[in-house]
Amino acid sequence: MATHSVYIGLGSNLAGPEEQVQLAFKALDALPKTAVIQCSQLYASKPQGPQDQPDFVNAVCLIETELEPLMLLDALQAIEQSQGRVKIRRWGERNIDLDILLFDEAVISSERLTVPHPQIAHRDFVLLPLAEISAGLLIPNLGCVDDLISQLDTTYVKPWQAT
Ligand code: ROI
Repeated sequence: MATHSVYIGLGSNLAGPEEQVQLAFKALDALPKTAVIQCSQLYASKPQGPQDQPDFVNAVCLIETELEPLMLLDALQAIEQSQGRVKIRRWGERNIDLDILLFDEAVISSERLTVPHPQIAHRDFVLLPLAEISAGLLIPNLGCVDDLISQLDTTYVKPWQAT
């Protein structure tokens, strides 16, 4: 079976966000035919979307998996459910959000899944951790991660520090 390199974005702003992200790293590594290869540090970020919600903890990890895109999407949604994710409102708070950012060099546009992630170029909280683990990474149709970062105001994202 072919092995795929996939970048996953993680975000949480409820129910102990840093624990939620650490739990999700472990859950990803426990998926069948899947291994977590590299994790970024955790970042604290101001919410994009409604401002009346807690700050987020964000991170990115690189996995290697034999799962195909929709199988992986199902697996990520199952992890979200197992960590108690419930929909509160659009662009609102959540226990854990797991997004497929990049899947090899694939460009996917289907009903359930768009890759590269459609908002990737606008999300400082995704691009900073992505560049940390893969400086110079090329994002299909969008270019180099570092060039995308240089076009954003990145002052809303900081390395997360335990308080
Ligand atoms: N904002 C931040 N800072 N981090 C996120 O992970 C995040 N996720 C989202 C919305 C609500 C759009 N905003 C976010 O889905």
